[in-house]
Amino acid sequence: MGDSTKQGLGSSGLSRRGFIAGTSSILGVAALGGRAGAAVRTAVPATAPIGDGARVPALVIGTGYGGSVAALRLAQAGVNVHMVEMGMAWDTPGPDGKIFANTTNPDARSYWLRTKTKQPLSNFLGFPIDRSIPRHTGILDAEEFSGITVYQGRGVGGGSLVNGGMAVTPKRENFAAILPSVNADEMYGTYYPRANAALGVATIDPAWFDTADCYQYARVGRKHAQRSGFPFVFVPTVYDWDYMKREAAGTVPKSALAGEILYGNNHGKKSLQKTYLAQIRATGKVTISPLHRVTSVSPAAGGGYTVAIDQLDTSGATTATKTVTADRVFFAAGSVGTSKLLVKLKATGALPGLNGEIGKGWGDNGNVMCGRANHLWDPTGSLQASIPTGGIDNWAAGGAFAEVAPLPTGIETYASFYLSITKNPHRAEFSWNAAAGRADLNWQASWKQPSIDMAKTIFDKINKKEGTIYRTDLFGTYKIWGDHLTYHPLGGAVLNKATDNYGRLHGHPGLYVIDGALIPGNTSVNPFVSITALAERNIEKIIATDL
Ligand code: FAE
Repeated sequence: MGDSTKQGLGSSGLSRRGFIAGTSSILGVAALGGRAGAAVRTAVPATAPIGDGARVPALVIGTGYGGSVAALRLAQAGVNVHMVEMGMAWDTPGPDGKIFANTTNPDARSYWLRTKTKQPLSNFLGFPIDRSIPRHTGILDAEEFSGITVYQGRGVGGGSLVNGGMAVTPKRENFAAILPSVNADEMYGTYYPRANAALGVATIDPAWFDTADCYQYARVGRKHAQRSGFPFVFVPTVYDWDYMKREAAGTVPKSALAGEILYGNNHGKKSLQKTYLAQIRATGKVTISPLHRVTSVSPAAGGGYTVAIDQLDTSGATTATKTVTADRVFFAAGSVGTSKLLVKLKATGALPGLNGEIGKGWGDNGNVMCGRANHLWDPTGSLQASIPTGGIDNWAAGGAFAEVAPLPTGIETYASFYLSITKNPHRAEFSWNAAAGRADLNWQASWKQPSIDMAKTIFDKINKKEGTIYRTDLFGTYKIWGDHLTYHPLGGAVLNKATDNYGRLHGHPGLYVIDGALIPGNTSVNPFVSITALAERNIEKIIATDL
């Protein structure tokens, strides 16, 4: 698979790369790794708070994958774009010289408006590991709905700031089940290659994998998978593998090898800040308002849309309320953010033309976590790279793909840890709760059971073969399954249902959905490459026909 950097992103100069099949994702755990060095300011596009009363040709809500694709391609087509992002810019080092906090030492930067951390692995050896932190507009939002906690990135770069960088193109045979109305030939011939190139996707050098101390945990995972007859596949990522080799050699500041991940990577990971957003900056046609949250969109008297925006300070308080007008509005606030906005705007009559599919088709991508306790002769290593590189594929036979994830505690744990993506059939719906003034999601905790059953098709067999047991100390006391969360929210404004086949919202010309809300609940793999590729497909059509 290709190497990491150098992706031409000019509108006509996209390198066409072979699509990458495989699978996986990331974990989340407190680490005790080494110290990262000083970070440099990143080159995100110009940030300037939008003025009250401004008029813009195109307004993009959110700066994650969908929003970045839309803004870049619109700018390259000559359109001035304003991006509105509720999170911070993440372009300036803190007092410790680093932009992002380490997982070992969560601080104010780590969580979105919480006074206590909410780590995905809440316990270790049965003991709770969450701790008090100052309330701040930090980078990771653990948003709680009934029955599920949905983790999301907050800031310029969206989920790319906090995710594990697993960059996976679904197998083509699974694609029709995901998005049946989309031409797979076009996706696999043009848009997946375009997305992979622009994101800088690359796979680990297998020879290095076989020898690197920091991937002993993954080699143990491979050995156990293969001894039970399961295929182990390498997973492409957006980590700069040359950089990781230099981390291992001790010649550069450590990031993946210092356990950096959930609260941002100071080095090595090619977040959107280093890819799409850097390209956006080069166009000079895009401005971003960080710490601005869109609260309403409604038809404007003279055409276009009136967009209401709250400006926030870093305590989360509203310091100004602005009203701007946009000819076109792109909803790219993520599956949850876009769905919450749209159900409110439909229910309150702000956008009366939206159809009955708004808020529907939401799923958790079948996420479920677990750990296994290995024998003393199977150590997984005290140094573990925070970027997963491979997984166990039992999708066709058992409905599960299990990423072999790190547990970078800095000590030998003899534990193998996994995040499984499963074929969970349950779909939830967002609805507007007028009395409470918020959007609710009707997910039920028991809906994770099919995911557990599918994950067990892999791990029961491995445990039997290896004579091992599940860990019961990572998600509580005597609790095997991490079944309370998702990293991969998808759906809520599904393509070809709430929108037309290119993301145009029904009933309101000039309004578009261009993020994970379009994908109906599951991608069979980690979602961001699919979100990016679908956005590339849709924005190309929208620019060609609507502008
Ligand atoms: P997203 O990236 O979430 O961007 C939405 C943006 O909109 C955010 O920056 C929000 O702050 C902002 N926003 C929301 N509401 C508003 C509003 N009202 N006004 C203004 N701004 C707003 O959306 N995926 C993978 O493929 N591989 C992985 O390894 C992986 N690991 C993950 C690990 C973690 C811990 C998490 C949380 C996610 C992971 N994901 C992974 C999921 C991936 O990051 C996610 O699918 C994408 O980021 C979703 O992209 P969107 O463009 O839909």
